[in-house]
Amino acid sequence: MLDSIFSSIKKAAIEVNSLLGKCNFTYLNSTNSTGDKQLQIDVLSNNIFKDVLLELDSVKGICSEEENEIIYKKDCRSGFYIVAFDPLDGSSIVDSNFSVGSIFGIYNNELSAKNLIASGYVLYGVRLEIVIAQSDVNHYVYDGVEWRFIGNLVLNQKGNLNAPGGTQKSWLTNHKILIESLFLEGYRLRYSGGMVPDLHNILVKGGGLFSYPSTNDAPNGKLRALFEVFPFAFIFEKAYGEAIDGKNRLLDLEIDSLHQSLPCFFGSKYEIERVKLAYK
Ligand code: P6P
Repeated sequence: MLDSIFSSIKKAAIEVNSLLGKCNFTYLNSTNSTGDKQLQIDVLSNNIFKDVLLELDSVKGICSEEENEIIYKKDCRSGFYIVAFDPLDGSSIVDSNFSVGSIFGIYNNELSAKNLIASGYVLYGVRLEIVIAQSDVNHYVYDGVEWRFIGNLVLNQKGNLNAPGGTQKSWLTNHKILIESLFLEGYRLRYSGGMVPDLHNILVKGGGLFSYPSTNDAPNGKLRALFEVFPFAFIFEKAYGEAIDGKNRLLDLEIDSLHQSLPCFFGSKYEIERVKLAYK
């Protein structure tokens, strides 16, 4: 039943990838519901994903980082999945030709972490790739003709990559000490400002820590629960890692609003234990 959703996302990904190759990166006069300025490519990619997903019988609605509200199919009696997505995450760095991505979460009937049944992301990089998590985390590359399965992504107990997000001058003291202690242990800094490539890197290399914490200037972090945080929390747990807000398992949390952000830590088990100690 979910295969039709994954096939539609793969189809949309090919179209967005083609657009990225030729699109000019001009800002429109509009902003999305989080207040982010919108690039033309943000709106175009949003419409591509929205159109292919709302055609499916199994989908009753979609919600997007680029849309204010949930969009239900006219006949919303049909379908039971709501697909939440960020159609183009990292569009603010696409003009620098950095890798960017699309993130999606498939929710069964209602938008809550406990109803998230699958998630994944598309990576528009040197290669076009997609990662889909259900019972495990499957990794595919598009070779221009078809999507080829590369393998499953699994995290080791510990890694050596550190991807510290957030405005450093606004980090809380315990967070500063945590991040510094990992660097003093020899962790390598790997942070591009693109959530998808930064997290994909940790998954492919087998471990490490990505953090976008609560800061003095953003107490609820920056990354959006439904479209970014919950989908990656699902992926990291299926890859034998963990995902917390500093204290709590992210997928145990409830949200109050569609575009709510959450502080988030994704990593292999050793690094998440260090976060729990630092945030005790
Ligand atoms: P900062 C991109 O705009 C994004 O939403 C994520 O892809 C990324 O992890 C984060 O923001 C980067 O934020 O504050 O480090 O620029």
